[in-house]
Amino acid sequence: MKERLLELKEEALRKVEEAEDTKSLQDIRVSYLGKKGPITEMLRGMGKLSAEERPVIGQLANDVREEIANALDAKMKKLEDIALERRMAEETIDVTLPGRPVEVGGPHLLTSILEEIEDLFIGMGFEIKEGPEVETDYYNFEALNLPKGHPARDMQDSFYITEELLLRTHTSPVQARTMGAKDGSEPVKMICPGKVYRRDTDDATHSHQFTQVEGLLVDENVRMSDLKGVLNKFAKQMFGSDREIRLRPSFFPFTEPSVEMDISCKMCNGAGCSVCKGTGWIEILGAGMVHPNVLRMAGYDPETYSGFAFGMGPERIAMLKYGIDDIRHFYTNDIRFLKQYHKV
Ligand code: 2NM
Repeated sequence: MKERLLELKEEALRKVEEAEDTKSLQDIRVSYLGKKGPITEMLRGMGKLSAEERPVIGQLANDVREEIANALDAKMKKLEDIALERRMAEETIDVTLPGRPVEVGGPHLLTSILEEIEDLFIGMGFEIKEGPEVETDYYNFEALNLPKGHPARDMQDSFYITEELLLRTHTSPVQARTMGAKDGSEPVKMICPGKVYRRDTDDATHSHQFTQVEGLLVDENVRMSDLKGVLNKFAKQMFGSDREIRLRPSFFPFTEPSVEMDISCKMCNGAGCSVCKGTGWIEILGAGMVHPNVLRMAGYDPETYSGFAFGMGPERIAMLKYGIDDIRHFYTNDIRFLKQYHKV
C-alpha cells in the first residue's frame, strides 16, 4: 500500500508538472483527490490493515494528499501569473505614439471675405440686412427705377419662376424693402450681403449664381463726398492703406449720378501692368446717389432726403486680393483650392 501511495504521488506530481492550463489542473485534482479518486479509495479500505500499519499508512495517505494539493495550488498560481503577465503585455498602451490626426474644417474663402466686408462696414456704423432670394418683379426691378420694358431688364437676363417672381438679380431689393418698411423720415444705413442669380453662361469671370454686397445710406444732406469718404475708407482697409481710389462716371438705372470706383493697382503701383491691363487702375465697385424715383417709391421725399448706394462682388474682391483667376473655383469646391485660405 505504501508503494502504491508513493507511486500515485509521483504520477500526480508529474502530471501537475506537465499541465499547461488550469483546466487540466482541475481534472488532476478531481481524479486524484476527489471522492472517487484512488487515495480516497485506499483510505476507505484501511479497515483491513493491522493496528500498527493503520496510523502509518493513514499518515502517509494524508501527507500524499497534502503534497499533491500543494503542488496543484502552486501550479495554479503559476499559470495564473503567466496568464496575467501575458495579458498585461498584450494590452499595453504606448502613450507616446502620435494620435490619429483629426481633419479640421474652416470657413470657405467667400464666407471669410463676406465677413471681412461686413466687419468693415459695421465698423462704420452700417447695419446688416438680409432678404429673400426669390423676389417679386416689383422689388427686383420696378422699385429700383427699372419699369417694365426698360432695356436694363434685358441686359441682365433673369431666372423667372412666374411672371411676377424671379431669383433676385441683385441684392438691391433688400434696400428697397428696408426703405419701404420705414415711414419715410427715418435714416437708413445698411449693407445687404447675399446670393444673386443671372442667366449667364459660366466661365472664368461669370457665374449664374454669385454674391453681392450692396450698401445704402439715406438721410438729410447726404452728398457724393460722403460716398467717396466711405468708399475710400473701405478700399484702404480692404486692400491696404497705400491704395488710392478714383471715381469715374458711369450709369446705373437706380442712381444718378453714377460712378465706378477703381483702386490703384497693387502689382505696378499705378504704372501699368498686365493685371490692370496697362491702366494702373482696377475696377472694384459701382455706386452713385440714389435716384429720386427710387427714394420716392420707397416713401422718402427726394426734396428732403438724399442717399448714396454702392454694390460690389465679393468673388471679384477675393480674386483681386488673392490673385485667383477663375470665379468657378468658389463653387466647384476643390478642397485643394479651399485649403489654401484656411488659417488653421
Ligand atoms: C450698384 C451700383 C450702384 C444700389 C442702389 C441701391 C438702392 F436700392 F438703394 F437703390 N442699392 N444698390 C447700387 C448702386 C448698386 O451695384 C453695382
